[in-house]
Amino acid sequence: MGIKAFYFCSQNDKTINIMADYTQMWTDLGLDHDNHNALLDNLGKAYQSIFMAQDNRPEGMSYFDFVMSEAHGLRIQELRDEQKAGRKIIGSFCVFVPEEIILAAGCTAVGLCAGADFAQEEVEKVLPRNTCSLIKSFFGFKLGKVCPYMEVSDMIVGENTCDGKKKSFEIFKDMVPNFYQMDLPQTKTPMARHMLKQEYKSFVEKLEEMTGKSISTEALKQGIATVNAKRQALRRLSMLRAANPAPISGLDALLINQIAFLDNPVRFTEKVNALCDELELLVKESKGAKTAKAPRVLISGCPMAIPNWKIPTIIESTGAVIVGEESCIGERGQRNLTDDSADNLNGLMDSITDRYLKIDCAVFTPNQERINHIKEMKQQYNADGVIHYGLQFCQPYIMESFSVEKELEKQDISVLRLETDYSQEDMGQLSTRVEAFVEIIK
Ligand code: BJ8
Repeated sequence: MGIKAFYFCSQNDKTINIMADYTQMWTDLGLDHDNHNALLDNLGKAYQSIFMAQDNRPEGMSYFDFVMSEAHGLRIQELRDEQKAGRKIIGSFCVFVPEEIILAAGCTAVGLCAGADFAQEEVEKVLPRNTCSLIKSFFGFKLGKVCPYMEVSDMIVGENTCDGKKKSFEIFKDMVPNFYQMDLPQTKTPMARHMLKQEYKSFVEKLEEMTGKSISTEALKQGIATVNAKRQALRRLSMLRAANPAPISGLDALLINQIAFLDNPVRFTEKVNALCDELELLVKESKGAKTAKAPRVLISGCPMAIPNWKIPTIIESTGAVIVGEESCIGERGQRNLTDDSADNLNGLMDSITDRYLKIDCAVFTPNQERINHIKEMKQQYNADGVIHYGLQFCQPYIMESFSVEKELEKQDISVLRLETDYSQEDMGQLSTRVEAFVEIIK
C-alpha cells in the first residue's frame, strides 16, 4: 500500500516527487494505520478547503504547505535520521520549556499540543468529560496511536501550569515510557524566579544525564542565537501585518506559528525571512490577502494547536482579516529575546529565566501584563476589535476573559468573548456571533 504523508498538498511536481511511502516508518513507531489514515484523510480535506482555497496567497507559503504535506512523513524521517546520528528528540506541551537549552544539549525540540478531537470515547474513560479540548486531544492522539511526534520523542516534558494539565500529566506519565515533569511558578515574585531558575537547572542536568554530555557556555550561546533568530523572524512577520491591507491572512500567519513547533529551527527561520521579503514588497505595492476595507481582528486567548483552525476560519470567512494572535502559538509565546551577553553558564541561565518569566500566561496571578499586552497589540496592529478565544473548561483563560473584556471596554475597544471546543457542532452559532461582531467593528 503506497501511502503518502498528508494527501493535501501536491501543488507542484517537486512536491509529488518527494512524497514517499512511510508505511514502514509508521509501523516502526507503533502508529495505528487505520486511525492514522483516517486522521490524515480528514486533515487533508480540511487543509484543501481552508488553506488552498484562499485567494492572494503569497508564493512563500508554498514552503509551509509542503511542510504540512510532509508533517507526518519527511519531517518524521528527518527526526529519525537525527536520532540515528545521536540526537535526542524532546517533546513538550508548553512555551515555558526552553528550546535554547534543548538545542544546547544537542537535542531537537518538538511541540506535542494537539488541535483535533480523536478517540474521544477512550479519552473519556481516563479523563473527566469537562476537561479542555487541548488536553483531551493529546490524550486522544496517544490512545489512538496517531501522533508520530509523540512516538518519536525520546523524552516528553509535561509542566505544572493549569490544574487540567498538571493533574492529567499524573495519568499521562504512565502512558509513555519517557516522561519528565517540570514545575513552574504561578507568580512573578523573586522567590518564583528563583524556583524557575532551579527548575531550568534541573532540566539541564536531566538532559546532560540523558545525552552523556555537558552543556557548554558556547553551546548555550548558540542555542540562544538560533532561537532568537527564529523569534526575530516571527516578529518581523507580525509587524508586517500592521499594514493595511494586511499582506497575509491570519490563517496563513497562524499556520506559520504552528509550524514553528515542528520544523527545523534554522530552516524555518530562513523560510519565514524569505516570506517576509516577499510580504515587504506586497506592502509597498499595497497588495494584501484581503482589501484595505476588511475589518481587522486581534485574537487573544488559549493557544490554537495544529490543526485547530476553527475560529480563524469562521472569522476570515466573514471577510475580516486577523492581524495578530495574543496567544502562545503567536506573540505571547514568541516575543522577547533572550539576552546572550553573559560569558558564563550561570549568567546565561539567568537570562533564560528572565526571558521566560515574562510570558504572561493566564495561569499567573496577578496577570495585568497580559491585559496591557492585548491593548498594545490592538494599537500596534491597527485592530478594529478583539475576539477572546477560550477553550471550554479552561479556567485560567475563561476567568481572565472577564477582566480582559472589562478593561478593553473601558477604552471603547469592542470585544467578543467566545467559548468553544474542537467539535464542529457549534459552528453555526459561532458564525452568527462572529458575523454580528464584524458588522459592529466595520
Ligand atoms: S504558557 S497558555 S502553552 S500553559 S487551554 S491546557 S491553560 S485548560 S495551554 Fe499553555 Fe504554557 Fe500557558 Fe502557554 Fe490548561 Fe487552558 Fe487547556 Fe491550556
